[in-house]
Amino acid sequence: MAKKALITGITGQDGSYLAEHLLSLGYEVSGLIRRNSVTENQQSRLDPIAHHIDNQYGDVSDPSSIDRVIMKVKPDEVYNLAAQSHVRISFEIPQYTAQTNALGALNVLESVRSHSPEAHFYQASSSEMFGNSVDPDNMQRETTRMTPVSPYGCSKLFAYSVVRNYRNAYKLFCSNGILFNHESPRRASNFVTSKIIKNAVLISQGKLAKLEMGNLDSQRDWGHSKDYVRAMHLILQHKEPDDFVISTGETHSIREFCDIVFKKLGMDYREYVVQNPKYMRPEELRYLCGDCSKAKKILGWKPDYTFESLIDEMIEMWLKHAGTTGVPSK
Ligand code: NAP
Ligand code: G4F
Repeated sequence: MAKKALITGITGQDGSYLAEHLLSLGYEVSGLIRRNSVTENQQSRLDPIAHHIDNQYGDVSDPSSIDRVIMKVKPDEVYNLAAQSHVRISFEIPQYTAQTNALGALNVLESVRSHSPEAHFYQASSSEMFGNSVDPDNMQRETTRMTPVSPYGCSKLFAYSVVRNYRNAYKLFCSNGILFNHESPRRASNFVTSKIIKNAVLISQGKLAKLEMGNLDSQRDWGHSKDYVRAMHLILQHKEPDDFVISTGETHSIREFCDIVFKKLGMDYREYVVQNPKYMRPEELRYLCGDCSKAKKILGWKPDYTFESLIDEMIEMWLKHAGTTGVPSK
């Protein structure tokens, strides 16, 4: 019999790739979607697979809706990806962020405990939980101290901790994927990679004069979402629940990212990129570089994409779809 998976956050970047991956493995896939006043674009990332997915209305901040969906779907695996996932915006809406990311995760976990205790549960934890902690070798790994520097990071640390607590207290199969930044052509254009690429394309087409950015000196370890959703699935197939860092082990600054993208489009970023304090954060996570040797050794996971091929795929998409608007995204 086919395994059943329930994905919260199925309409997002990772949720849509994960749904595709699980369908390709023969899973029956259900997704939790929120009611939205505009239905036209809500599920656009799911367009290629829309007819194969069973979508259920619900919201992770509404426990009764989660109970109803879990009882109806009876999933073998639950992937909790739903989140307010933008770090800078979490400074503007901290309580909403905590309701969704921290209590939302607890709500899903409680529902699994009550109605589907045999299900394997995946929590979308984040490298943002490390804050500015780094091991002496300049990397972060599963054992690195977690000292988050944003409401988003704090909310994710709560969810991460409660997953470990429920694993020990109730013997649930619940695991954390501690994922470093991952991007794709489906990345929303208010995250830095998509923002740079989309707007550099608009500049190259003469539709925009300047690109307004925040901190150019922070460094990130960027992978591809398609590679990272494979890791999510592998984490739930492991013989026991555990926590795994998923990363590339390579880091680049935002400035370097601008330089590469503008060069690929035949331009010099220094002529177009300006800084606007509006995009700076009250506290910044300065540096991320993940050591994923545990996942490589135990799960046999490794990324297929390189930094270069990730950027090329994103540029190719934005060259086709940068669209008619010249307004830089948030
Ligand atoms: P995303 O594109 O922002 O997707 C977030 C998803 O959560 C969307 O489907 C959104 O639905 C849904 N959602 C938000 N609030 C909800 C609520 N109250 N109830 C139900 N659904 C809700 O994020 P992503 O990049 O795919 O990331 C997936 C998960 O991994 C998130 O938890 C994120 O925090 C975490 N993560 C991401 C990265 C990364 O670099 N991408 C790294 C580490 C961890 P709508 O479409 O209706 O808004
Ligand atoms: O692309 P970002 O917004 O991603 P950030 O804050 O690292 O968070 C992402 O990765 C986390 C994993 O570590 C996830 F958990 C989280 O959900 C999200 O997917 O910003 C990256 C860097 C930051 O240092 C930011 O200050 O880019 C810098 N930046 C500079 N100018 C900018 C901008 N970021 C954005 N979004 N917009 C700018 O104009």
